[in-house]
Amino acid sequence: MTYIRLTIALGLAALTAACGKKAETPVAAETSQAAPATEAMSGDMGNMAMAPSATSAIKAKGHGTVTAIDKTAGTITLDHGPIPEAKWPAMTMAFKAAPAITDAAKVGDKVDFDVTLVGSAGEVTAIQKKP
Ligand SMILES: [Cu+2]
Repeated sequence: MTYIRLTIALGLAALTAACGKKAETPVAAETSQAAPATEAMSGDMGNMAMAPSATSAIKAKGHGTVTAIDKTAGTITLDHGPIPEAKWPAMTMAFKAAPAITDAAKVGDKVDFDVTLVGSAGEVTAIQKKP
């Protein structure tokens, strides 16, 4: 039973703020009332650029079975169970994976894995074969 943990720098520095939690942009309550004072309006201007990001990274844990490995493409395909952190149902899909992961896993392995999800794509960052 091997456990491989990789530190992967693939642009994750930009996602540090989302580490372990969902980024939630506070939504300012808007009213249809006319602003009574210009200073209130200028005070709101600072929020105008805060559009919610369409894709924020989610770190999650998954469980599944390895169904394919493509070392050339750097992907591992997993038949995985639901991932509630991302509201994903069970499915079979390919994830990006570093060589240390694609080298360590074999088709047919039942595994627990750590995954970083961005939108509908994901990267397996650690994998552990179940006995
Ligand atoms: Cu999936």
